[in-house]
Amino acid sequence: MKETAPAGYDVPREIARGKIETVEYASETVGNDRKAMIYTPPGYAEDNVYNVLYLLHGIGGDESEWHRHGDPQTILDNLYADGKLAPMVVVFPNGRAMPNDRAEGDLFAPDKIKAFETFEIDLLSDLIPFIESRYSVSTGRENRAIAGLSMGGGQSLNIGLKHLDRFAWIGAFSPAPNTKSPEQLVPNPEETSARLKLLWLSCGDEDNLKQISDRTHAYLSEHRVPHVWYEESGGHDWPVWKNDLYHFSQLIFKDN
Ligand code: FER
Repeated sequence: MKETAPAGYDVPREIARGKIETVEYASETVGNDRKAMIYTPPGYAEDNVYNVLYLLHGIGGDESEWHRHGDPQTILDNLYADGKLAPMVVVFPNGRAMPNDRAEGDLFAPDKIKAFETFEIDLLSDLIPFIESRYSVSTGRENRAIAGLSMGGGQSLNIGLKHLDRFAWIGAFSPAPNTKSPEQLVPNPEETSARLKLLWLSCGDEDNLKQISDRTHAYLSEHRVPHVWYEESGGHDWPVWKNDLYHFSQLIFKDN
């Protein structure tokens, strides 16, 4: 079992604050304007160039889920104040890429589940280009990370490992059953290993979906794909995901 974030890690302090805002971008994939939330770090200035983390939500959420339940801006502001983060813009997309992308009705309906797959195209062809035109961010794979919780954890593995030309840092927090089989995720372990800067996999020990993480971790270990396996106390819930963000965010965009 691993150490958890220190007390106070998510409590606001009298320090420089980042900014969190909602933006809209035109999605050709879905055919409408879609929302995303964006966190820019304390002192964000256009004359600097930033890394970007795309941080995805779960089946019950939308672009505001992290903001409403996880207080990521406080966690990140505190880490900046302590000198523990590489400068990054964090994008909170809506990972349900369909015309009505609100978390309402039957969240397990086939069209809604399918929309989490369609998001791959929306992210790569619509959202990333929008972010790169609107914010002062680097566009290289080593400056782009993807992570998420549950359905978003599955998306991060499915999308990130398929597009290692776009993402060098990947994090899955309690990934859901939308996660592809390990053989599909990593058909060529040597190639994947050579390209990854970080593959993070975490799950609470009381999570009903833990078998997904267990099977992924087992395959990665068997095939010697370097990864962080962070098994922690807790269930399928926010204390776990906030703790994951605290740890994962400190590892990315750095030579560890
Ligand atoms: C499932 C159970 C849980 C599933 C998805 C979830 C696609 C997602 C949970 C979450 O995002 O919190 O069978 O199938």
